[in-house]
Amino acid sequence: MRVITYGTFDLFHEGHRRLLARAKELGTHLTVGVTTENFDDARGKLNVHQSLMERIRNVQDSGLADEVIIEEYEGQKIHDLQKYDIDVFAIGSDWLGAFDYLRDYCEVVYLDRTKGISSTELRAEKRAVVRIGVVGSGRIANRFAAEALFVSGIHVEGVYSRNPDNVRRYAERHQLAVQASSYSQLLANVDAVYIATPHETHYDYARQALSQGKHVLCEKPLTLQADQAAMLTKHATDRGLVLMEAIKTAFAPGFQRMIAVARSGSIGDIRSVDATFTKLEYGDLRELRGESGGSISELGSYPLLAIIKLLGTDYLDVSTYSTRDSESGVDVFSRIDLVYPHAIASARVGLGVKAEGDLVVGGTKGYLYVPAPWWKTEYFEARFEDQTQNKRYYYKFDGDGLRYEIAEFVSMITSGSTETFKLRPTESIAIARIIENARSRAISFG
Ligand code: C2G
Repeated sequence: MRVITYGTFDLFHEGHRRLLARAKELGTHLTVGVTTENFDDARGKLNVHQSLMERIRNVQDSGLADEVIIEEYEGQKIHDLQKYDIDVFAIGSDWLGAFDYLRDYCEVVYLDRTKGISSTELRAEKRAVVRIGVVGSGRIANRFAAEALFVSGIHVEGVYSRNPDNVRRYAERHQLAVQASSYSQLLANVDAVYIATPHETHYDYARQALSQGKHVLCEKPLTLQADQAAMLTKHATDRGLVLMEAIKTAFAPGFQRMIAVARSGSIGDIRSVDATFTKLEYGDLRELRGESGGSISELGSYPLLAIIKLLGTDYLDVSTYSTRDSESGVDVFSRIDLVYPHAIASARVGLGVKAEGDLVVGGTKGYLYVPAPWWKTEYFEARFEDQTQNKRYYYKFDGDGLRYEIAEFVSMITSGSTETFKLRPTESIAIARIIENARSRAISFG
């Protein structure tokens, strides 16, 4: 029986070794396909550290492969199965269902993924995998675990949430080693945490993690009070730890290029920024309840990110107009206006309201237009009065985009840097300050 399996095999670890060992047991001859840089790029796998040669050597050194081939294009698996006369295709269970289409050619086996990764060696000369724990088990936490599979160098080790049933369900669904019954138990098993809990709980979870020497990736808004964001930043900096606010847009390749194009003067001096983000559906209605609910706290981070990245943090004034839900009293549609010395910006956010979700950056020579959903920036245009000068820009935005922020977080940890230009701590604090101001001083209707 001839068996085949594929993978990137970056920073070769116990999970990879066990996968190969079990694949080999399924037959008498094991072929291992190792992905090329180009193929990983095309399939949206990020943060691969080692070269193709090093990764091939990893597989050879395991002594488990009878033959190593390279995988360089989409659809190659079908060719390989026939070319190498394969009987069994084996792959880890994180891919469950994804390769059922190969059943027309051979047997397809999904092998249980190795849950825990023991090594915590993070020294530059011996890079290892960052073990991360997820705090919270809701929608965004689920998307995080799925997207983390596309980032090399990180392993979701466990989960903690206040409800034990949710912890169990989440850990089973994502095949995690640690189902933590307390937050400290989670912290004891990881190098970093991803905080995806209700906004008002971010500060305490982040603070506790930092004080135990763990890096923190925290959902937006980092905090609802600017002084708390500043305190967390100081804790992280004092300890040499990474504290990153998870505003996914900030890390998307297209968004970064849009900022660079705008700031490089191609549309002249920036005079206006208008950004809108509205959402009709909001899961369990949590967003519409309680102290921390409402469109500003829920969605404000995105348009404010665009404004801050384009115009900076030295605004002169903020004014906010909101309509409120008559039952819950939270803001459901809001406009936050910021005045800068030479520009005016407007952020519009809505829950249960729909408006065109685009971003327009007006300049003295032309403007940039980013169509909805601009926060998943894939495409934008520079437009001028002389239309022959118009230019279109296209970028990749794989999955739902969380992988870009995860990749940035991991690479900061492994490189030992505590600040990224893509979203600086001072910018997160400024966003928290505007959100705090907007929520407390909005002129309200309804
Ligand atoms: N794996 C595992 N346990 C882990 C980590 C990985 O069993 N803790 C398995 C994966 O399920 C996969 C193999 O090890 O079967 C290689 O993993 P990666 O190097 O992450 O490669 P991957 O992105 O899964 O490539 O064509 C490429 C393949 O589709 C899969």
